Amino acid sequence: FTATTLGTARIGPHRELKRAVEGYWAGRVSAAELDVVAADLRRRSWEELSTAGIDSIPVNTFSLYDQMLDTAVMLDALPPRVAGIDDPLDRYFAAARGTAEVTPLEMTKWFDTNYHYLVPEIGPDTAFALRPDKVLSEIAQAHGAGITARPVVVGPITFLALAKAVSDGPAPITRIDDLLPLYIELLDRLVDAGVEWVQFDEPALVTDIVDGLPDLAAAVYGRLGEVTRRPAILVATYFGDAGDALGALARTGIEGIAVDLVEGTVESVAAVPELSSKLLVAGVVDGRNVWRTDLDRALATLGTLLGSAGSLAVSTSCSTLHVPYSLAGEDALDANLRGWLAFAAEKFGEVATLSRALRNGRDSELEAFEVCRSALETRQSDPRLRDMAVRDRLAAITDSDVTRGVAVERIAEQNARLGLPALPTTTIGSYPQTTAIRKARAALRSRAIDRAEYHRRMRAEISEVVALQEKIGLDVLVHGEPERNDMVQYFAEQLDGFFATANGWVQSYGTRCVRPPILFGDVTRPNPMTVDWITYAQSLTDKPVKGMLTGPVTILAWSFVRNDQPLSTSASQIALAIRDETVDLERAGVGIIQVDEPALRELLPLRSVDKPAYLEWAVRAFRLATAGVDDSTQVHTHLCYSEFGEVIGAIAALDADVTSIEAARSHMEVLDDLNAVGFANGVGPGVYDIHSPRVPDAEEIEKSLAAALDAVDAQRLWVNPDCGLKTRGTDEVVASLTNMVTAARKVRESISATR
Ligand code: THG
Ligand code: ZN
Repeated sequence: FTATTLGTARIGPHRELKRAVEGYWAGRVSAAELDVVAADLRRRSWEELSTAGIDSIPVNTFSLYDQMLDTAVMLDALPPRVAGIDDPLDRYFAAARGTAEVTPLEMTKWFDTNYHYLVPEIGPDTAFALRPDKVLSEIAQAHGAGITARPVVVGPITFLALAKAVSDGPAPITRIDDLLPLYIELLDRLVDAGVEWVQFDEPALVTDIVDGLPDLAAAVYGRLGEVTRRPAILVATYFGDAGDALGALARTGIEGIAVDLVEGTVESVAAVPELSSKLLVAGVVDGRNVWRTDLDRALATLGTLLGSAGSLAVSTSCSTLHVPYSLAGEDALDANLRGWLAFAAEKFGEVATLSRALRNGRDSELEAFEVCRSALETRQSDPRLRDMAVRDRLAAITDSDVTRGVAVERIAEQNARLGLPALPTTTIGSYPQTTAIRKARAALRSRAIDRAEYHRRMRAEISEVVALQEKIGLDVLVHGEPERNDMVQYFAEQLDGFFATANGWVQSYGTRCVRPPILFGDVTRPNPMTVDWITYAQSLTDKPVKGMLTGPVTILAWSFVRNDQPLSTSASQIALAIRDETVDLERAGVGIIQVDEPALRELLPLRSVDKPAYLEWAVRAFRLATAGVDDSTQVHTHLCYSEFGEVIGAIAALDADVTSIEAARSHMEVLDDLNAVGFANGVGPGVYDIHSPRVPDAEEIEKSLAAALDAVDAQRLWVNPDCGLKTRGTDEVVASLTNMVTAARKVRESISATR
């Protein structure tokens, strides 16, 4: 074949699958109706690819929830706790989201994308067996529709490398030899089904998450390559260079290898002479960012590869799962901007164009190349991409701009200013997004109410949340963030250099989607973004109200980013905008400002060698955002998720005065870890888990605080839940926070009694 994509999105161009699956969960949609929606989405997707000129169509990249979960089902490797659920569909969803009786699989990020997969649990007793029903039925559907289907299956190495050991059992990858017979059986079944090519996804090969990946690749694909009755095998690597694993794969008997030439390099391919007998699937069209491909450059890249490969097919660099469906309907974009972009539908067109140009010459596709060239010219010359004021300001930044006074002296000044009790109680920032809030937002969008009315309603929400916190007896209050739907979207909408899409939905996990803003130009802050809301909240109370901002790394991590400058430059520009906001808040009398970086760990590079450089610029961006205020202004930060391991040193280096972190589920171990890297500032280890509807009682929180006091001095300890409260119900929040305040007061008394 000559033109393909490694996979496609499945949530539906208008999130049809989300609606159907959530309808099934709610009992409004039957299993049969869900099936119809799913089959229809697959068919439409294949037809779209086919019409665009794609000649090998990936199937089985569809999923009702997640492809790793699908693979666990295919290998009969769901955890025993769901085995009692008879209905396969209900068992599947139970593994995905839990039920009243069973906890779901854990969820974590799919490499360095914003997609989250379900983590299979593999123990020494997991009895693998092949259950290929899903993949076979999708192949049958495709063949029935006259489609040349290339089934896509997560490969055995990636499946195990991303799985989790059961309790303290051996690493799942030690089970690799038990999986191979199943994959061999699968190959046999695929021949029966009339399949010519199968794709095994092995993105783990571009990482070093397990040792000896090149040797594993050689062994696993050496073995699969020797199977006589099988379709041709394509191993797909993506999200980076496969390094030594590429040569290892090329020396096996498999027929094709897909390489990512957006995140990876042509040099890595040229270094492997054995590719000269393989089909090289060249990922020159970026599958995970939104920019139009430079067709001339891509064609030149393809040209240099002609000599290295046996044959060449053009592809997206990875599945287009990670980008929106189509630019159709994005009518609010200005014409220039629109011309710079390619969502999934446009990318399929680019792949086909490149493939034809490669075979028939560039002149056969002259018009497409001309349109591309002129669009890219408008991008290069657009003044919004180069704001000299921002660039000059950044060039003049010195170490003193990212350094605050000595921490202990800052704290002394802040204590004198704020007059807080020991073990101050607070919350992370958001309060429940009530129906009234959602209604107001919808009414504003449909123009049923104007901005002024919307503001009145948000102020009413703020005043309720402030009153509620005073009643509960919290020490440091927040305004509750009713005006923010998604915090990154909220800030991106107010910063120049970003724009929002109308329908640019991307699956985040399961049925949940995000609409990431697109960072296209230099970033500036035309107006203060939060000052009115915070000062209004402060006007209602004598207690301090925290200013609430999102940090530069998180804004970047949850946006589509520029591909024409280093991430670190974009981070610094956003940092300057946040810095200006902190200074405005301070000037307005706000004494505590929280700058959240929940995504600090998310942008961590896949290879260990690249990690220190990332952490250095990420930390510097946070410090640039926060070091503009006086030492008497207290800077807080919040980080989500408890697996800090590799970033613990960076958390300390942020040098926030107070850091709140998720710890309820990790039993405060994180405090010892922070001590070990010399962190000595304030810390608020979450004392209860907001991800569960359970209301913790006061004794339980007291115990949690006592455990925390074993690791840190009372002077450093803050008392807070482990994350924002926006997804919880108000009753639950009131009950939990009341118990939290009771517990803090008790522990406070016991300390002064013993001191
Ligand atoms: N914002 C953005 N990206 C994120 C997160 C975020 N990526 C990582 C993490 N948080 C993902 N978590 C979620 C949690 C909930 C939802 C999506 C991602 C969610 N989405 C709504 C849905 O699909 O129904 C749509 C929300 C909307 O209307 O905007 O519930 O916090 N940018
Ligand atoms: Zn959080």
